[in-house]
Amino acid sequence: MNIATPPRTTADAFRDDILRHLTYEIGTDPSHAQVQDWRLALSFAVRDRIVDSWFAATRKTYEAGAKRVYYLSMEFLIGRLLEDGIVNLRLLDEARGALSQLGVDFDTVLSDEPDAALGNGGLGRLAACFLESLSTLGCPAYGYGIRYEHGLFRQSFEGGRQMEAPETWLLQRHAWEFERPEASYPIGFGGSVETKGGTTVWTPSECVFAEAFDTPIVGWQGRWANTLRLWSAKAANPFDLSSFNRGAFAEAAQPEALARTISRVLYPDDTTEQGKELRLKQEFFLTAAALRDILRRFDSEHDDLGKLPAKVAIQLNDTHPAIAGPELVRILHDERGMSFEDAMATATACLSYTNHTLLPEALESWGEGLFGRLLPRHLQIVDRIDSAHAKANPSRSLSVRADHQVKMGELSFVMAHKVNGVSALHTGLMKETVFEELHRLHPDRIVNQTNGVTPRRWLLSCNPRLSGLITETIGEGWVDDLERLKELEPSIEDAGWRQRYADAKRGNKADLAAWMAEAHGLTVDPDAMFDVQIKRLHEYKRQHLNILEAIALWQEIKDAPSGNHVPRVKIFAGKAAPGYFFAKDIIRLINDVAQVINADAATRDFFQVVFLPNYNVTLAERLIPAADLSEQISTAGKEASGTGNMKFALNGALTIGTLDGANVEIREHVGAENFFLFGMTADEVVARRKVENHAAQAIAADPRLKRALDAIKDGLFSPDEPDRYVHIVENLSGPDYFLVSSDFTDYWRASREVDAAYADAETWTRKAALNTARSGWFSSDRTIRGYMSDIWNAESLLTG
Ligand code: OX2
Ligand code: PLP
Repeated sequence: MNIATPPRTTADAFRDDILRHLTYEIGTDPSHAQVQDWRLALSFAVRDRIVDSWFAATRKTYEAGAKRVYYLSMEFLIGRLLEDGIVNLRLLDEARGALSQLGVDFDTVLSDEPDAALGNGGLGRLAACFLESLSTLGCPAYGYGIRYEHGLFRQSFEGGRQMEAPETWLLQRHAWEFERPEASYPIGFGGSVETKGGTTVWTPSECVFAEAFDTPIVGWQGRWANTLRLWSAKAANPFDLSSFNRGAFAEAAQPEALARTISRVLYPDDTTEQGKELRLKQEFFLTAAALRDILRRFDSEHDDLGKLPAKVAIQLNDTHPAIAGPELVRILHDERGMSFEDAMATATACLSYTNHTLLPEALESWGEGLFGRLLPRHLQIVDRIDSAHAKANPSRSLSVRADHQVKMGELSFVMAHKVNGVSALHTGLMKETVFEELHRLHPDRIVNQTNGVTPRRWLLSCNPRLSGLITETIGEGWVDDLERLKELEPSIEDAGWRQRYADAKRGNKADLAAWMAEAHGLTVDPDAMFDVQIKRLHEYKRQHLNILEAIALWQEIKDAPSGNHVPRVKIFAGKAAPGYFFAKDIIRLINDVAQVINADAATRDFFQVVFLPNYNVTLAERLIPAADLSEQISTAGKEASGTGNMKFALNGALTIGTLDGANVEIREHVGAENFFLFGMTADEVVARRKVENHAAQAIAADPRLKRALDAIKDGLFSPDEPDRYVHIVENLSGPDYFLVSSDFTDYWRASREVDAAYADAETWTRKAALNTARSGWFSSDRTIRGYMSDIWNAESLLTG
């Protein structure tokens, strides 16, 4: 069953392929080719080398009659694919050599690729890491998503304020996809439901086509490739000729424009769902197209629908594709004639659901008016599912339908055979809070699968200095067996080796400093501690706690400028949802504070604050290898897992963090002595909220906190508009739901411990290296193996 590693290529063969693509595919003479042309030609040459193993994987899956995994997700934050492909195919030297023969700069070509931002943050990036691990492990799988014309908005700052511009990744040809006009399905909305002769028929009033675009996702060493299939919306009746002939040109183009709206933009909101019709349409569009495709593939191999659960595992990435439950029941029952009970049991055996957040505002629900108008038959089926569940569980008090809403979390739970959380803490909290009653009724359903990250992108490719040292020390087996990083531990005792580890970090920091100077005109000292908080802006992630500490630190240094201060650069990056005004004000505050602090000649040598615009995968790949300190400071109980935290630890940044999400497990793995812990636990957070005036008490007890808040309130950072941030100060002094004030004092203490540790370079490097050596468990290969055995019952088709 082994699929051989594809044959190695040579730089000469590669060069010829690039020239062939440039000439015959792109139609450009090499003497006139621009960077973009070279990039496309190189991408096609790389893609050619993926296609063979892609086809072989598909053939092998059919031959073996194997079970396939289908990962349904509204988001895939895949980022750039060229370097990833080259690294996984192990063609780095050949590709570099070929381009150099052609007189073209390799790095310039790589950085010309747009960053495919078809996701908001952690949830979408996790889906991308999973696809890569599924291919590395040789598990037959498809990712199903939407081919948004515009991904997550492009962020810039004007006067410190976040500006949003549409993201245009498809402006140039997307090198990696294959259009599949033959794989196209009609998707209906609205209309009416009739029951005739015992069968129920839904006749939609509106129809769009979902057309497939396939991107192969290649695993390590090119031994296997799976498919990311993204759906694009097309009008069923694209052009109204009679309007055109009347001269009504805009009207004639309307059907096409309306249909395309469905795949036009990614909703730019990380957690809260906009209760918009378009969002529900997007969710149904993705899900219905995916199910049609899954059943077409199943029907081509099997004629007994009873086998569906043995051949098909469907993972719902959060509740966004939760309509898969009722839609699969509808197809099996209404269209295929299965009894309702069997249809429900079959669907449940195929489906499983991952919960990614407990934030109440993120638990999706739809008004029954909207739901019933768009999906009238599905509303009936939801009610039948609900009554069947109630009948089987007479003691239950909740239901999928309540307060004239359809609750997608409950629906997903009821229609899944397994429900998983994304870290041990989060899974425990799921059992105690949102799904408390459902867990009691179905005690075996909830399982944990702690998140992971792919080591190919997040160490091998993004940090060549460190990965080179690792491979030199322990060989390259770690790349697909990350726990082998443990074998580094004996070397960490060697001072010479530690120096090489420190040199790798220093080199990455120097590169980042040079890039910041060139791209943003910033001057930072690579010997200062790089203290990094990069993630979506959210009150629960507490970027405002970090900036308060920055203000207090600056004030302290100002008080004693000749003191013995540890030089630090605080680096922020992250986008706020366009409608989340408080988060946008935090961005502006950080930028305002940065301006004042960076202009202060008395403190500049010790402390700087930088907010880099437009956080995306590519920027993460630049920042994480250069970080000394990783800020993971969410209010305990609120960050389901985090995945950025794992990437930092793997790349040798030490964490300052709360006992939240996967921080808990990171600390267990790397050792408490190599992690800077602070703050209240999830239980203490709940208790603290009940204390009257908790924020005021915390402020009264800590003069540093009071002074920092006063500086903001007095307009020190916004002299042109002194009241600009009064509402933030009032929030942190009053309700302070996320307990910024109550956690400040302990955060300050831990930050000073960080300073002391950083001042001792030997000790710091040892701790950093131990973080790398002990982070192997956080590979997404481990996570995917867990899903395969505990949830999907799926097998790898790679051996040896
Ligand atoms: C995120 C969670 O906030 C984050 O904690 C987690 O690491 C990530 O998902 C992957 O599991 N939208 N984004 C998330 O949840 C939702 C909903
Ligand atoms: N956004 C991007 C571009 C990322 O690369 C990551 C993770 O590395 C995230 C968001 C998630 O970050 P966090 O886990 O810190 O929320």
